[in-house]
Parts: sequence; C-alpha cells; structure tokens
Amino acid sequence: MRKTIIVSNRLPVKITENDGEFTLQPSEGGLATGLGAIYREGNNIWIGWPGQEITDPATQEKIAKQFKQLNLMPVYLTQDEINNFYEGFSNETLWPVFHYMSVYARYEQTYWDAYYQVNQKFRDIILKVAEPDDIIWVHDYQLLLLPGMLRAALPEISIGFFQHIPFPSYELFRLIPWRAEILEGMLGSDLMGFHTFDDTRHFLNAVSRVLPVNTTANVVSYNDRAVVVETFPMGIDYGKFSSLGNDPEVLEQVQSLKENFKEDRLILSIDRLDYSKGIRQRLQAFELLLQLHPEYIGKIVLYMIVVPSRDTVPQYKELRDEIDKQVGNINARFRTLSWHPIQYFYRSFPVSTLSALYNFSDICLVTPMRDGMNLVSKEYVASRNNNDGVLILSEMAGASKELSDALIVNPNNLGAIIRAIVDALNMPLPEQQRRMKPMRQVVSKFNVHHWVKLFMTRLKEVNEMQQNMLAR
Ligand code: GDG
Repeated sequence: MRKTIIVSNRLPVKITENDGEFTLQPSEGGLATGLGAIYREGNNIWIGWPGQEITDPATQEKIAKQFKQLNLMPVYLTQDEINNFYEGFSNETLWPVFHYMSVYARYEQTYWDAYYQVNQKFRDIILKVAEPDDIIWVHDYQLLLLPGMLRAALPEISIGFFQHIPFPSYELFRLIPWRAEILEGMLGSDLMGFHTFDDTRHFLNAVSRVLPVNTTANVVSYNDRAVVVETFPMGIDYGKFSSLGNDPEVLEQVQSLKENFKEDRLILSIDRLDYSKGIRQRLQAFELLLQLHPEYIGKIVLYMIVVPSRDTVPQYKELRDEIDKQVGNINARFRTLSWHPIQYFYRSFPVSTLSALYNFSDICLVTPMRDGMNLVSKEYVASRNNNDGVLILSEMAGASKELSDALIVNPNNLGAIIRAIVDALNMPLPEQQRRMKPMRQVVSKFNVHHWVKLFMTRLKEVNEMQQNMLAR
C-alpha cells in the first residue's frame, strides 16, 4: 500500500532517561499537530533525529522498537555530527545567511562535509523503508540536499519539500560557497513550498542566477523534470488555542495573573533565544519608551519569555548574556519598591501557561528581524476569544502578510515600536475588535490542518501532471 514518509531533522518526541530506562513522549509542536493525522495513520512513518546522542547499539535498537509503535523511525547522530552538521552548517552557516545576518556565518569545509554526510545518512535510512510509489515530505533547512539524493536513488518517487525559514535574496544566498549544490539538492523535489511569496520569488531568482536552467513563472525545468515552487503559509492549531481559553487550569492561571498584576497593563513577548527574533532591539525600545513616557512607569509590564535554544553556539551564548545585562539595567533603572518593568524568564513553560498569558496580555509584541512565519503571533490571535487585545508585529515576519490588521512595524525603527506600543495602550475597544476579528478569521480558516491538506493535495496534483507529461 502506498505510504507517506515525513522527514525532518527532529522527531516530534521528547526522550527522558531514568536509570537507563527511556520514556518517549510525543511533543505538541505545531508541525507535529498538523502532521499527526498523517504520520500516525496505517504504515505511514516519520523519520528524524530523536534530539539526543544515543551511542549504545543495544539501547538504539531498544528505543527504535518503542519508536516503531508510534510510527516513528530514529536517525541517530554522533556528537561529531551534532557539532558539525546541526550546530555547524545548519545553525552557523545556513541559519544566519537565510536570516540576513551573514556576518555571523561561518563557511567551514568540515561543516559542509558533515552536512553532506548526514543528509546521506537520512537518505540511507529512508531507502530501507521507501517504495517507488510512496510519497516523501521533507522539512526544512537541515535537509536541503536530501530531495536530490532521494531522486537519484528513486527517480519515480514523489517528493515534497517545505522550508520553514526565509529564503534570502540572491545577493545573500550567493555568499554560500556550496550554493549550486544546495539548489541542486532542493530541486530533487516535485513540489517545493515556502511561507511567503517573497521567499518563493527569492528561491526562483537564485535558481535562475546560479544554475543553467529554465524557470517559467513558478516552474523550474530541471533534469527533464518540472519542479513546481509555490507559497503555503503555515497555520496553527486554531481550535486548540481558542478552546484552551476555557480550560479550568488556564482560567485558574489567568486569575492568578489578575491578582498579581492588578491594574498593570501586560505586554507579552515570547521567543526562542535567537538573534533573528529582535529581542535586544525590543528591549531597547521598551527602555526608551519608559524614558520618553514616564507616565507609564508603574503601569505597564513587559512579560518576556525566552526559551533556551542552541546555547552551545557562541553567538547564542553571547546573546543570552547581553539580554541578561540589558534586562538587569532596565529593571535597576526604572523599578520602584513595588513594581518591576520587566518580568524575564529564561526557560520554557507548559502550553497552559502560554495560553493564560495569551489570554491575559493586553498587547503581544512580536518584533523579529526576520522570521519565516512566526507562530506566536498567530497563537495570540487564536487565543483572543473576546476579539480584544492588540498585536504589534514586525513586517519582517512571514505572518505579517496574513495578519495585516496588526500594528505593523519595522523592527529596526525603535521610534515606530514605541509609537505602536503607545497606540496599543490607548486603543479603544471597538478598534481592537475591528482589527482582531478579521485576523481571527484568517487564523481560523488557514489553520495547520488546512496547510497540510493543501500541500498534500498539490503534491498529488503535481505528480499526476508529471505522469501525464511522461506519458505524452
Ligand atoms: C520556525 C521558524 C516558523 C515558545 N515558547 C514556548 C513554546 N513555544 C512555542 C510557541 C510556538 C513555537 O514555540 C515557536 O514558533 P515560531 O514560529 O514563533 O518560531 P521558531 O521556533 O523559530 O520556528 C518560524 C516556524 O518554524 C514554523 O514554520 O514560523 O519562522 O523560525 O508554537 O508556542 N511552547 C511551549 N512552552 C514555551 O515556553 N510549550
């Protein structure tokens, strides 16, 4: 029977070890929710790295059996591979260039070699289970070479690829020494998807500048095949975030936030630790706001969650130290005996706490320097069942294309961020509702289930088109 194979760097699972016993817990990320309906069905499967180094072959086999029951298949990475493929090429080369921070990029041959080899490792594991008429859906920038490698081994198989981060302008992309190999790898797909029209356009432009191929509109003719490139803005599990607002545990947390913050207006900020998220600039804007508008001292609170991420990569460690310092300075400068301007948490929270914060906060401040989509902004909108609250959103986030009723700001323009916060604090309820309602409609309709269905349907259509072309 035809099956679907999902492939991503990380499996949607958390492993915890207790006295040599491993427990697997499915993770609740947006992608896992969206793809849950697919990979759990029949003999479909999700292949990826379990997120931790496991070297003992007996343990590897034991865990693989547990994974099998969940329709998951592990790709084990060695510490060297984690260092050079994941932290190295993926996060120190591709991530900064694709987020327009090319000064942070390192172009190391050892990183590239590991990237190539790990993509081959994924290919070899997939080839053990793949049949020629299966469908394979590859996710994200860690696996850009995989579609090409799979295509070489199984010319007829159906391959979709989706990139969750931006695709940069050609002028940035061309900096990468292995740019041609990367594009050739991606073009092994039948259908490629990006979050925004701009990403799609940048990809098509890079292809036509770097490779000797023909591109017409959104189709690349490559190796006698037609590769279709389209825009699929990813959605969230709207139903989950909307209904969490009525969950007793969430309501209890909202109540305790009310008791804690009383009359204070809350500005919420939630990100993974990353220089692309604009956390430092956001803090600068908040400091300037308190300086220029002392009337808000004692009245507003920035509730800032930064989720630990990649803290073995040097830039991330530095960023964390800088944020610590900045928060300390602002709190020391403006605090009063009974009030702190910033409540800062460097850790992650259960989704019920996130939901309580989305429900309780007057403003959600999302100001990335670059972001493929940004799901936090959509989760805030989905949580506002009363249609109130204000979203301030960077124009550099993919989400700004759909959430155009937010207060849209350039994250480098501190004056604009400050004005947006002041406008948000003073926005009458009818205007909040006028903006929030259409955004909720968009987030509700184009949810993650819709996204998955649309991509899979298009992939099947593209394959039929290709079969017809071959038959002619
Ligand atoms: C990449 C792209 C693109 C955050 N803190 C906690 C927590 N979260 C969850 C949020 C949200 C997710 O993490 C973050 O998603 P984002 O989209 O904002 O950002 P990235 O992690 O950078 O994701 C991005 C995305 O892929 C999808 O294509 O939108 O542009 O960079 O869902 O809720 N979840 C829990 N506790 C926390 O403390 N449980």
